[in-house]
Amino acid sequence: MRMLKLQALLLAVVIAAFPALLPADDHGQVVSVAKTDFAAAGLGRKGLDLLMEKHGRVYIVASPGEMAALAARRIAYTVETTRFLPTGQQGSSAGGGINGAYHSTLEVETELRTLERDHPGLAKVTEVGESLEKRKIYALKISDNASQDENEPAVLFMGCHHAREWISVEVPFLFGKYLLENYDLNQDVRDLVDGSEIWIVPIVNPDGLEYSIHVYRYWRKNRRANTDGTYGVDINRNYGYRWGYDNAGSSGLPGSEVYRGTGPFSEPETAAVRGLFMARDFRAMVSFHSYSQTILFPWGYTVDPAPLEAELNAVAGTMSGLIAAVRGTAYSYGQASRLLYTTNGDTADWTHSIAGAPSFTIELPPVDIDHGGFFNDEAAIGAIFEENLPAMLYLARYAVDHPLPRRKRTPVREDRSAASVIGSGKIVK
Ligand code: 0X9
Ligand code: CA
Ligand code: ZN
Repeated sequence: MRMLKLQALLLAVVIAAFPALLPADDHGQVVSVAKTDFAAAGLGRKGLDLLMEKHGRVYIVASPGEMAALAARRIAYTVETTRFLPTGQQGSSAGGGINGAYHSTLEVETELRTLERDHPGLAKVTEVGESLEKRKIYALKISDNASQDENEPAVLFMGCHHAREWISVEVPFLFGKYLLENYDLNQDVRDLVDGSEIWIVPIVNPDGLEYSIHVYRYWRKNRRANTDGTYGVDINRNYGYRWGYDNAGSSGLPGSEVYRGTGPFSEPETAAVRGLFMARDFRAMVSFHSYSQTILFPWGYTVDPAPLEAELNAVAGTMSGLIAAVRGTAYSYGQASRLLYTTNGDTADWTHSIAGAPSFTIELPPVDIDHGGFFNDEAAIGAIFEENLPAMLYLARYAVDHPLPRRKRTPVREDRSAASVIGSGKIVK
């Protein structure tokens, strides 16, 4: 159903009410809906960009079209965007630039090259792929004799699958910097680095990140121009294990914030990660996201437990304990589908499907939207990294000490069967 007029009218109302908030595009707003209305209208979670539930209200990032659909169904909603303005990110600030102390794609590239220059032999910057808009996707490899292929056990830490989750760039980047700067000072760091390869990909989705910095802060997906005029594939729904398994864990609708794309690894960003992961002996993976302070492990696509559930749970529990020990921050942990919601085509399910590699999605602070949602004050970046550091070191050590249960390095399965369900499920809008 087309609702262009209503959409335009609604947008006009929103603009009139919040002129300072007007996004550069016809993007949405954070809106809340009473949970009872939400449920009664059968909105579920499908296709909507659900932020959280709190005090009987459901918060979503609603596009103008979605707001129009709510209005058409006479579902009252409140525009809440003003409550979630970024802190420390307007105008110039300590770190310079409109993103303050956070790193843009270019800023990360510059810093990685500086690390490589300052730590020759230990740090090697490689291009693992190129985004749709032809930005390089960089990996920093940290190892003794980093530019040689010694085929040591490898661990992968990634950030920024989702554009607006800026803190997820900083934590893996700072981890790489920490390892390099402490190699000469700390025997444990030296032992770890000498006996492994630590791979850091701080920005998997550079196009999305730039769009979030320069155009629309709430952008989530990559910048794929879809055939229906919408933009973006959720690259955390585009990996190849049980891709498109159902329409609850991802969407076949291009305009959805959880659009899975046209096929497994259809996006260059996920293909880049696949290429890297398959080329080395990766024994563990962390993909940082935000927000909610949770450590999630596979499976995400089903509530059935993964075969290695007990081990995943134990490792996640240890990481949670290590994080809490730093300054008391509580990160809950559990199976992704149970603790949060089901997803299909996510990163951790795919990397775990490769020989059982322990794989985690860590949702960084804050704990909920009332504590800032996607916006962590830049002054908090250092503390968020520091509380995660012992858990990252522990996982890297663990990975080195535990060869994978199955040595097989080929994907267990890249599931294309679900292609047939695209568009066949229930649709929210
Ligand atoms: O939905 C996601 O991709 C992740 N959450 S986020 O708010 N950062 O977008 C969670 C993925 C973890 N997997 C599952 N929950 N199944
Ligand atoms: Ca080495
Ligand atoms: Zn995310």
